[in-house]
Amino acid sequence: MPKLFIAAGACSFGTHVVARELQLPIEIVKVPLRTPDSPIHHINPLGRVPALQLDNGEVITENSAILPFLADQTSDHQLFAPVGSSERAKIQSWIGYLSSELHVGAFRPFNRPERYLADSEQHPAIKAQARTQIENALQHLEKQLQDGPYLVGQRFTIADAYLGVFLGWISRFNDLLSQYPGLQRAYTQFTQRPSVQQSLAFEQA
Ligand SMILES: N[C@@H](CCC(=O)N[C@@H](CS)C(=O)NCC(=O)O)C(=O)O
Repeated sequence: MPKLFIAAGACSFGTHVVARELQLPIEIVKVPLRTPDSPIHHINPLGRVPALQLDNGEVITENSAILPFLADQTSDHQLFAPVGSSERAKIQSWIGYLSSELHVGAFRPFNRPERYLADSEQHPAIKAQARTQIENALQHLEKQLQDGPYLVGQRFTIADAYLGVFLGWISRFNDLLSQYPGLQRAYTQFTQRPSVQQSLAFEQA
């Protein structure tokens, strides 16, 4: 059985939710991060989650690859869209935006300023600028979510599963999410999904 390597509360949460949402026959393997003895180092040389190991031993990394790959395991495009459709391109566009602009462009310097400058005296300035980048992204996302809880069309897709990761992180910032009614609504609906509740329970156990 393929194995999906995830870590509690990490950006792998969206892939975890998609695997459960589609009831795919995949073993979810929870690993610790940032410890040299974590099994993830034998799977992904970067030591990062998510990583999907197939039955033949091949490993797929990066949310932007794993999310579509999981969705393509079903034939009915339940969480994605047909090849060549503009809907599919829009879903991929949001995944690209979340992965590059919000995760690596904003959350990473906010959470790990030491990866940008070793001098700890500079870290508050890096975090402050990163916080501005996070809020810029929230404003952009809010515009998209004004008319409904989903990023593309009228249904939950892999882009929304991935967005849920970041809404979860943002929900821990004091009162920030409540300033964005569209995002707040999307997060409320996300957390009500059985797949999300099952994934949370598994990760927190
Ligand atoms: N670009 C990667 C980023 C993956 C990533 O940064 N994962 C974090 C968890 S949110 C991680 O495993 N960090 C451990 C480390 O960097 O040592 C993706 O989207 O899959």
